[in-house]
Order: sequence, then structure tokens, then C-alpha cells
Amino acid sequence: MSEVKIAIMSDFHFGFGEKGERKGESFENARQAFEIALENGAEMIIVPGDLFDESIPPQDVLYNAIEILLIPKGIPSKNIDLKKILRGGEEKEIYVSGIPVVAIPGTHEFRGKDHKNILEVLERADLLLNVHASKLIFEKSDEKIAVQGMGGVPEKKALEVLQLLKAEPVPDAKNIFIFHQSLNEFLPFNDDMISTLSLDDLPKGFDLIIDGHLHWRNEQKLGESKFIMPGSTIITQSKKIESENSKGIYLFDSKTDDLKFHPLPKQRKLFYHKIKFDGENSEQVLEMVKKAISDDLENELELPPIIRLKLTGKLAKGYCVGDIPFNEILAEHKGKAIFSISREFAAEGFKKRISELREMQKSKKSVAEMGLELLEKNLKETDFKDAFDSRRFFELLAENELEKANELVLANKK
Ligand SMILES: [Mn+2]
Repeated sequence: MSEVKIAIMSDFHFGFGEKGERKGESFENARQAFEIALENGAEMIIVPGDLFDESIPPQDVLYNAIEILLIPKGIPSKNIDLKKILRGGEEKEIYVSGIPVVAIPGTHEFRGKDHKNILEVLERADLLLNVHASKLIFEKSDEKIAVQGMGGVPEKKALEVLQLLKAEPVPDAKNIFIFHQSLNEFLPFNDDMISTLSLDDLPKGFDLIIDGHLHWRNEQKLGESKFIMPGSTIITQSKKIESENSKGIYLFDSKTDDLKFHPLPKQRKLFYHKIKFDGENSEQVLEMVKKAISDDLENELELPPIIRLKLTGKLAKGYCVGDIPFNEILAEHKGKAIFSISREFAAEGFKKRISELREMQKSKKSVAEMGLELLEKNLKETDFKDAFDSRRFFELLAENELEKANELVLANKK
């Protein structure tokens, strides 16, 4: 009896945040994921999509990604002998040096039919195996592993593509199906992500069904199958659910069906705060924010954490979003935390504006008049004041005569 140890990891998002404070993090996390896998004797590494953050990654990102993908190449594989791939009705034997990385493109790597996606490129360079619409068979003495996959497609096409694929388990093998889509069961009702697939739609008869895409982890029994969502190796969306569990990889033992999660030893923490207010002024909101985050930074962390602030509610009359002195907090914690602020209450303010406009409408002012009033009000706060004919300017803008409007402003500026 010989088992195959399979590492399952996803959504590295190579290149994510390269231009900011989180430069290098996507590579560092993926490196840790590969190291855990190899230290624990993985003989196959499965990655269900979004290895890259962009469908056409910059060369620097590609270079770093290749460095990571070369790590398992250097490890001699233990007796996995026969490998073949079935694709487009053709079957061919393949040779892979080192520990194979079996992957599919995710939604971030999606490209139209006329173009090669980055996974096809990397497969050609022998850095991974792309199992989109393919069937991969590995044999290790008496153990046979079959991996099939469906790359990420736009959500509204997902069900159609899944049905077209007609994935079926291979007899006498450990069968694995990998894909990269949203699932209705995992999306909160108010989420902005969409999905057309449900757990019920997934192919039957597989031992493991693995989904990338959703960045938090989950594992559950699904009929006779085991369903695994490894989550991402990096925080990209700062969702509340991501603050509740750590990033890492799964290791699966094909003989015992043992499944174990291994967290990345060094990872950035996410603190998530939802702050609701009702009629507070900007200073009071700032105090609420300070109080909420005071515990976050109490203990020394290996990496500056992400502090996600989700602000909702209504500010006191006369205050607007721009009045809240977030810069104060940002400056105070520079280098100690990375802030991500969602200002949902801006929508509240917007709603208020609309209701004000409605009121004005009731008072029988035309939209054009209201617009002109707003423009004049705003101009008063600039150097232009009465420098030019604002009514004519407004009309030019309304008629989309941008050139002329521009000329008018420039002519009067002198
Ligand atoms: Mn992703």
C-alpha cells in the first residue's frame, strides 16, 4: 500500500499589492505554502486558480512567480511513474521533473478564446500542468490518482460550462475535481460577488472536490465526496470572514483520506471593525474609530496588520465624509498598520443629496436651474468666483461642448 500525499493551496495572487506597503507578500506567502507542502512530503501540489493577480502579469511578477514554481521542481518525486494527460480527445504521456504542480486558471487569469492564458504559457515551460478541460492520471505502484478541472469562467457562464464538461470519475482511481467559481451557499445575501453554481450542481462520484476563488477556507462532506475550499494564501479583499481564520494549505493523504490544515507560519493579521454611527460629528466618529482599534496594536505583531474599518451610518447635519480626519490616524500608525477604510456612509450622504434635490424639484425648479445653483455655489469656493459667465459655462457643459467650456474658462483666467 502506498499513499500519495497531496497538498492543496490556492489563490496566491502573485503580484497583488506590489506597488504598495505589501510588496512581496504574495510571493512570500506562496513560498511558505510550498515549503510546508514539501516539508510534509507532498508528492503533488494542487492549485485551483488565481495564481496571478492579473491576467497579463508584469515581467517582474512573472519572474518572482517562476522562482516559486521552481521550488518543487528541485525535489525528486518518489516513484510516481506513469503520468498521462487526456485533452481534447487525445491522450499523451507526460514527463514532469520534480513534484508536479497541477493547476487551473482562475477568474483573474481568464482570457478569451483567441489568447493563451498565463497557465498555458507556464505549462509549455514545464512549470505546471493545466487541467482545465483535461484529465490527468498519475500512478504510484497500486495507487492511481485522476485530476480533472474546470478553469474559472465568468460566473453567469459557470453552470453551462460545467454541464458541457461532463466530468466523470475514472474507475479504480482516487478522483479529484478542481474548479474556481463562487458558490451560492457561501455568499452572504448582501455580497457584491455573484454566483450561479450551487454545491448540488457539482459532479458526482469524486473523492475530492476542490474550489478556489473564495478566499476563506471551508471543508465539508458533500454526499460521498469531500468538499475543500483552501482559501487564498493572501488577504486581498479584507472581508470579515477572512479575519476569523488564518491562511494556509491542506494536506490530504490518498490512502487514509486524512485531511489536515497547516497555517502559514508568518502571515499578516486582519482586524475587522464595523463602526455604526447615527448623528455623530466627524470628531466623535474619529473617537469611535480610535476606541475600536486601540486593542489591535497592543501586542507586537511580526507584520503590520491590516485594519479594516467599515463605517456606516449618518453623520450629524452639516458634516460630510471629507470632514473626518482619517489622516490623523493614518499618520499616527504609519508603518505599524495598514488601513483599509470603507466609507459606506458616503452613500447615506448621497441619498440625502438626492432627497434634497427632490425637495428642490417639488419647489418647481428645473433640473438645469438646480445644476446651475450648485455650480455657482461650488465656484464661489474657488479662485474663479465671478470670473466668467457661469450660466454659459453650465450650458456648454450640459451640451457636452467640453472644448468650448474649457476655452471659456481659460479665456477668463488671464
Ligand atoms: Mn482569487
